[in-house]
Amino acid sequence: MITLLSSPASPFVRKVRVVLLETGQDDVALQEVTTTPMATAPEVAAANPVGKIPALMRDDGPAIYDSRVICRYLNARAAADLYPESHIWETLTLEATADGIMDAAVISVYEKRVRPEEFRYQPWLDAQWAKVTHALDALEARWMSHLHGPVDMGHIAIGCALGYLDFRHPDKDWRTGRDSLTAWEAKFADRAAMRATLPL
Ligand SMILES: N[C@@H](CCC(=O)N[C@@H](CS)C(=O)NCC(=O)O)C(=O)O
Repeated sequence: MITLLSSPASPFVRKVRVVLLETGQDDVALQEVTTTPMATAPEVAAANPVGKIPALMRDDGPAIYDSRVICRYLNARAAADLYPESHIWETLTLEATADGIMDAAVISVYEKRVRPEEFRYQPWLDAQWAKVTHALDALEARWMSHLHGPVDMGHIAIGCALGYLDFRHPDKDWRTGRDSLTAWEAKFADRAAMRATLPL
């Protein structure tokens, strides 16, 4: 039995759930947890010493994390082709770009929800958002031809990162001035696996 520690709001968990659906693996159980940097759920701490989700618990080996490791593991388990050798470094760099967007966007939510108000620092939040905008600009300027190729792990990660911006930062209007990325996202978001994993 394989169990994924998950939350319906997490973009990192969504990457894993999309991989499960895209590769037809329906034998992985989802266990929902509530965890924050200040209150780590015990089952998360037991599976991942740095206390983050997703973590994947397996009967035949230790739990694995983080989302990049889990997605690659599940791709191998299904003998799927989400990491094509012909452009493996581009695929992994695109996934890293998406994860960087998610990291900055998730941290910004924690800053507002988890940190006490007297410790919040707007310039730091602005600096996190600058990371997001630089990454989005790079996607628009340099990554569109890759994004228009066959679906790989980089595409899935970018789709989840953009979905998270819509979910948690709708006021930021990431689409303005990024027409190519906007059109790509609209099409990608219509995939069955993306529609089935909309953040809640
Ligand atoms: N690099 C990790 C990041 C995972 C992550 O930040 N997950 C968030 C939920 S979206 C979390 O568990 N946060 C709790 C914490 O930071 O302690 C991955 O790719 O899985």
